[in-house]
Amino acid sequence: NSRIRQDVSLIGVPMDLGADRRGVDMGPSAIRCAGLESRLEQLGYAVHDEGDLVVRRAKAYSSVPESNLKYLYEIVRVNEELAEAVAGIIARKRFPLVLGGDHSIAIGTLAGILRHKENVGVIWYDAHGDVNTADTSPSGNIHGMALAVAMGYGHPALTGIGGERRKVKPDNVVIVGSRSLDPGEQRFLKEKGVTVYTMHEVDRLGVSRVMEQTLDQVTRGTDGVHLSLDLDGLDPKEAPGVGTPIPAGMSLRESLLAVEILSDAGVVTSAEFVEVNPTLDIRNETAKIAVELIASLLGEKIM
Ligand code: B3U
Ligand code: MN
Ligand code: MN
Repeated sequence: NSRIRQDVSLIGVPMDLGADRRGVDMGPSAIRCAGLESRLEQLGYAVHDEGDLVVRRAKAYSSVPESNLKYLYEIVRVNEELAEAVAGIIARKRFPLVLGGDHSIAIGTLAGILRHKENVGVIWYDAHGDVNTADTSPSGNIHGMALAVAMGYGHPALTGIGGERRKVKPDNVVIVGSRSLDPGEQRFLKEKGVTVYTMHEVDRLGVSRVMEQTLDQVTRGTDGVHLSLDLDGLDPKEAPGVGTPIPAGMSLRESLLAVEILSDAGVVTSAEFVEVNPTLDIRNETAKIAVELIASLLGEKIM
């Protein structure tokens, strides 16, 4: 099988400040409840649960007088901690599996990865682009800025997370499943030359070709591949437990095929699963889907 030859370290980040909406902080708990650890153990992995980081969520942390960035400083603090934790996991030669929380935590995950890798490829599976900056964001929500920050664009408090560090190169990024891109994001993505497979390309080419081409792009000259999977990339009919559901998304079948193709390629070196919001979910279905996708990514096979 295509199991990764590494132990897995799980880390939960009960962050909801980047979405400015409660509930997504319960994501790590819901994914654990859906049986993640035993599923990975059945696959033969030694799983080290590093627990959850602490996210303080007093109203007081919301005031950022000089910008529209909501909860900036607490988000920075948690992401600094996460970067440290992820870098430590990689130093111990384990596979980092980060459970969100809202997508702002990708800033910390990638900052940690970039301590060890010079040229990481990033697959951003999402209905959104998450490449806003303070100037273009319609909401001030930092989860809609995480990918721009990882590439070095945004408020210095955010781009400085992890210290003076390498940035993700636009050439090494592929976005899959987008169907809600703000005007400023469309400009940004064109200007930086980021490869984007919107739902239009997915429907024209099929997931199989999209993922093959994605793999080509993210493995060219890179020293690892990070999968950042936002559950709102999936169609809300199947994955309803997300804060910003956008119709006409990736089906569960397409999403399983996508992660199976990644698994077969054997190139993914870290992953995060974000934006599960149990308060909007139906019987924990979205968390269960997250577990299915993680198991397939890590090598579970139908036969
Ligand atoms: N692009 C919008 C909406 C959004 C981004 N990510 C999510 N929603 N989950 C924004 O606020 O930046
Ligand atoms: Mn996202
Ligand atoms: Mn999204």
